[in-house]
Amino acid sequence: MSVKMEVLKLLETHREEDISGQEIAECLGVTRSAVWKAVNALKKDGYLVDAANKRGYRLKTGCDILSAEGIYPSLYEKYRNREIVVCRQVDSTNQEVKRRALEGATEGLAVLAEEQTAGRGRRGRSFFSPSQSGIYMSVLFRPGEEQAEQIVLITTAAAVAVCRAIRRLLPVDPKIKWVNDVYLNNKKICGILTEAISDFESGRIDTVVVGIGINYYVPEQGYPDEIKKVADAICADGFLVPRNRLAAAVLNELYDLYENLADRSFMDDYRAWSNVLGREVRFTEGRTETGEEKWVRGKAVDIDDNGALIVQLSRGKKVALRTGEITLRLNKSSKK
Ligand code: BT5
Repeated sequence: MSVKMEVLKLLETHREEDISGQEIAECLGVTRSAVWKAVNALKKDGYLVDAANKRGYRLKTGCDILSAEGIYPSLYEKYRNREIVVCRQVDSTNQEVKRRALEGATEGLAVLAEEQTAGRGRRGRSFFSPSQSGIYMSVLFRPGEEQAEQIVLITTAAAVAVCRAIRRLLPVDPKIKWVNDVYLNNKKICGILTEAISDFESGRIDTVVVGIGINYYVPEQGYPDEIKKVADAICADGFLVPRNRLAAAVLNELYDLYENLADRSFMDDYRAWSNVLGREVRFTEGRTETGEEKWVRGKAVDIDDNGALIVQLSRGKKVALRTGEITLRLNKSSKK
């Protein structure tokens, strides 16, 4: 690692304290002038480094740039051997992870980006991913035979991981809209896209990419008209904690949940934080012969341990809606 990146790692690790040039130099085994040069190079990269009070260097409170050096110190020790890659700009972090997976990347690889030029949602939809506003990240899993049975639950688990991480770090109360969206104050702040590749011979899913897009700050130019009414950001009023910390917290939670997917206890959090349960919903059951969308109404009464939404239809019959099969709309009249 270059001296610049070593210095960044130290500054990120000790965000709340000053560290003197001497201390950094001794810690890294380099000269003070090498430290000074590294700090200047970081400033050129946009880092706000406070060095005014002669006690040493520290990152200014609002300095918030995504980096692997900023994420590693907040990862649990057991996960610090995972490969974390941060790109300034990429088409889609899911695509980048898939490319790296084909080249043999190992389980746990996480790719993050400051900006996506072709961020993707489900079924060909796009995910607005402007620079310096969000956390766009994708994680690679390589489920073995045993985990392959549970892997369908990974999107559900990822929504719980995002909510747990946000709750741990920030004074807000996110909710989950079945199946893959996280909401705050009735607006979408996060979407999740899971993609799987199966082995042709065995038909078994052996590669899974979990993509998580979090709106952290409101983008400078605001949201485009199409999503203005539905989208918001976690820190709508400005800086709270650096994005690196939230990204690490989401990774810690997601890695933990992945290792224990068979233990469905996380479903209790999923149900507790659901903003759908108990509400009137309508969902599409495909199209009629004339090509119109066929809507069915009911009440969301449960989410089972396999992540299926149980909807009671008007005549009392219950149906289980499974991931990826339907589009769900909350009836306006039933909004809390
Ligand atoms: C999702 O799809 O919400 C999944 C989004 C996953 C994004 C992550 S970012 C990292 C990784 N790399 C990728 O390329 N993707 C993943 P869906 O449920 O289909 O919702 C898409 C719909 O959400 C769009 O049609 C818009 O209506 C709305 N939308 C788009 N961008 C948004 C944003 N930034 N915030 C809130 N809503 C948005």
